[in-house]
Amino acid sequence: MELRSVLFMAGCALALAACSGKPADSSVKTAAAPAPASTAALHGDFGPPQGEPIHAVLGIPPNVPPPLNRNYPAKVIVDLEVIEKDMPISEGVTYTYWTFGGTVPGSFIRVRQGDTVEFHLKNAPDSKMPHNIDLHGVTGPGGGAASSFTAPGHESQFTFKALNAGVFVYHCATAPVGMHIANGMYGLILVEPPEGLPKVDHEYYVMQGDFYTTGKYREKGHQPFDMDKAIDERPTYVLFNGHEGSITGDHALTAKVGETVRLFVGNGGPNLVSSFHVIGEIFDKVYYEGGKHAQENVQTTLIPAGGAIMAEFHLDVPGSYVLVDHSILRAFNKGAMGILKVDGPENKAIYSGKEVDSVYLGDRAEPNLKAVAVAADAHASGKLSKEDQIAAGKQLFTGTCSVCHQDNGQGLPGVFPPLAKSDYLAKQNREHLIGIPLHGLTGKINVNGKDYDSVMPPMMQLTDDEVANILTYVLNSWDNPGGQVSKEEVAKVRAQPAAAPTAEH
Ligand code: HEC
Ligand SMILES: [Cu+2]
Repeated sequence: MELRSVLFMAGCALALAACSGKPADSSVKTAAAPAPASTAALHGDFGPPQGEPIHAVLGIPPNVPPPLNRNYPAKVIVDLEVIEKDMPISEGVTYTYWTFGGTVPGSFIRVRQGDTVEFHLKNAPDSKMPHNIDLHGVTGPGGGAASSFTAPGHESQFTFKALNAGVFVYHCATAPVGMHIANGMYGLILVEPPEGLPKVDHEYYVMQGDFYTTGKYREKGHQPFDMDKAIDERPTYVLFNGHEGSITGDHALTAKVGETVRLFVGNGGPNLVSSFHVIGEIFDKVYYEGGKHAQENVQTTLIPAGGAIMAEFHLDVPGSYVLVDHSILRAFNKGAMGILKVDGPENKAIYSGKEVDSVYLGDRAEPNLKAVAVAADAHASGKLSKEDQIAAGKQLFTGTCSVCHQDNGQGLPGVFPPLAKSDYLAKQNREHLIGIPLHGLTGKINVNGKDYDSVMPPMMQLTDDEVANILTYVLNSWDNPGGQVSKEEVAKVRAQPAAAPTAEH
């Protein structure tokens, strides 16, 4: 008992010293060394809350609430409402999400070590399910789950003291737990150390999650949750911030050359571990596992399901930096991609190369894929026009076909045949033409008087309507003969064995 109280006193002294107005360092690289570890610093009970209760400012992803700049423990009231709602998961695809605060991930919560948190969890009246919350930053059985079970239209309340500093995942823990998490029920809570975090120019909030739909990746329309795929850990989507395009194009994260950035990156799972990487950047510091220690000069960091990290870096060169899960098919074929867009002057001494193009960004090189969603809506309401298909096909062509056939359809002489004014393309029957993207193409062909004997790989990842839109775009571009390909036609050809090409000369 005596030893405990001595340690406790020491903790107060240390905390006060740490908060005695020493200005936060403005540079990540030269941040002051952390205070020496002590039991008090690890277990931050700095006594009863002081001052008036404070209502927590919540961060809507990708934004983080501002630093607290507070040097005493307070009572902090957190109000969070569970909302079940349909939102787009990709262009033209909707999904029924269960959310903390209406977004995936849920609202970002920021408190100070030693704070007493009074948590109010509401469940919206139109919810169909009961929900609760398990915060990994809570010391106590279930992390709050048992105390926060909340039926639709009800509210529950519990209180905890934030004893440990760090960045922690919270999630719903109502049965079936995997389904609640798969539907988007996770977020982050940051418990700032008493002295706060070093000052940076930008803080952003990103969270990875895996999603399981009955349809294929980017299959249009409303897609229900697929429990079998979830149990088998075969996600249809792996996403940052809950939907494709949440942090690309118009929604990209932004910064300027010379600035510092801190990313709070969590992984909601439910199943996958993330190999988080930013293409073209090296993290100056990663607080791995969301804890107290930092590793320096990191390329890729592991984020377990139900875990989080803090990554800090500074920006030397302008351009697009691509956030990915470096389990790379998840990035290029399941959606796990985001962009940090950095503006500012070139620095040729550090990097002389060119900006990343569609090779890395794929169709995400487009500012948005709105035309794809418009075409999907038009198809659903039976009003799909050729123009809708051409517009959608143009966006999808970028990064899919343009990698080889080039944006202008000219191909590369002797390597990739042109699609522009291609006599080969013009004389194919429908089945064979549709079969080219579905089954690929090999063997000797002649296009506009030149021989090609190469291999085009099958693009079986594309959905029927994507193939239909791309081919309609190709047929109506670059002096090709025109025409329209429907999703239904593609489905028919997909079901058949590969058709023979029209006779060659
Ligand atoms: C990895 C490179 C690559 C990609 C990506 C690619 N192709 Fe091809 N494509 C080829 C090659 C190589 C050939 C010639 C194959 C041969 O020699 O038999 C070809 C041939 C063709 C042809 C017939 C020849 C012509 O020029 O008219 C068409 C049509 C075609 N591709 C359409 C597409 C479409 C549509 C896409 C996107 C869905 C696409 N390709 C993606 C490499 C590619
Ligand atoms: Cu839930």
